[in-house]
Amino acid sequence: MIRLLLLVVLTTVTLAACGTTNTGGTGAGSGTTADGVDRARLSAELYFFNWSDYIEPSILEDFEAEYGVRVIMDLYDANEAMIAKIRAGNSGYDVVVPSDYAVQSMVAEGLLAPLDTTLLTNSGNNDPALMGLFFDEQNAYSMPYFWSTTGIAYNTTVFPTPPTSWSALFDPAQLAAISGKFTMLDDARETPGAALIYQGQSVNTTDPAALAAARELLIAQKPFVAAYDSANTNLKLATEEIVIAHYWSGGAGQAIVGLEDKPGNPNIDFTIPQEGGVIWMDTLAIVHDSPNQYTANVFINYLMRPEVAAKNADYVLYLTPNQAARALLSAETQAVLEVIEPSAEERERLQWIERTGESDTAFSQLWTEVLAE
Ligand code: SPD
Repeated sequence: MIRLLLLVVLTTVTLAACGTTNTGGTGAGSGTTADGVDRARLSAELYFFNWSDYIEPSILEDFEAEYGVRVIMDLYDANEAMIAKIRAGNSGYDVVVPSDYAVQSMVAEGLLAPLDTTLLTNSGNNDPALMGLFFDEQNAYSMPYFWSTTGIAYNTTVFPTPPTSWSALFDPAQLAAISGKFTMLDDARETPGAALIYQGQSVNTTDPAALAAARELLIAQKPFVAAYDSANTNLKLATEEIVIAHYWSGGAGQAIVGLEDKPGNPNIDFTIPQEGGVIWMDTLAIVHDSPNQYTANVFINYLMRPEVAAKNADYVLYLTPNQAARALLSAETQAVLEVIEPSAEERERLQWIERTGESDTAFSQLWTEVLAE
């Protein structure tokens, strides 16, 4: 439970950004500088396709001030939506933020460009335990950005006893009391995944009977669901429009502390149900047809600077893989992240989502059927 600690955090937290160190550079067009960046090779603009509420806003301004590159950011809230745009070609995007299994899919489909490791001089700041994971063992295509877990966020005034099971969101006897007051993620892997975990299955099963049972469970739940929503769950929890949600731990942290444009609420807490949850890693990757790959590598390297990664984590409140940044986090953020980080006991109940077959067709079909019901 993270509530008590976060109550303390709320009394003292400030989202003031820490300073960004300029590691060199004498302006555009001056050639390679002390930081190894050839200013003459930088593009004027960089197109960043990112999840919502997933970067400290002034970081993009800082990058432009240092390198003269304007970063234009568009938002998405599901890997599948992002992949569909990249798959269509000529998306115009340079840098994307695919999750673990989405990296596997994009590499398999040739949708990512190999990273230029000679430009990623800050990659050593990452925790070695979070590099070389199953979806990109050499980190040839992706660098870790943030990681977290998926479980249940809830309002402690409505649930003074924390929900311990996914039955809080799937058992018809319990749903009547929260009808129209809860959301599920709008996600073709996460939401069937929650149903599968509740039913004692792997999140990666493609067994037709298991998938059919998960689909039926989701269809039975649907009349009670307020919305399938991945973008505004933090706000809906904070404003008490909903009282419980299938959600990411970092998003629950945002619901408690608040963001620049979203209020916080100290009554929100987060738990991993007894049946388990999902562990995941979002990454920074470069689109295969990006016209600005040099600049994209420089941008990814910039985000891995300890002071930039710390500034980002202080705002975003997901778990940073940047080991060197951890010592720079505000005391309040460190307190939040230490509690959000799953315990050894919780880790044993967490599953990674992996790519299953070509383009995860079975899950896309299942999710389409649930939404169409
Ligand atoms: N608001 C940003 C949330 C990013 C969540 N990405 C997680 C995907 C896990 N499958």
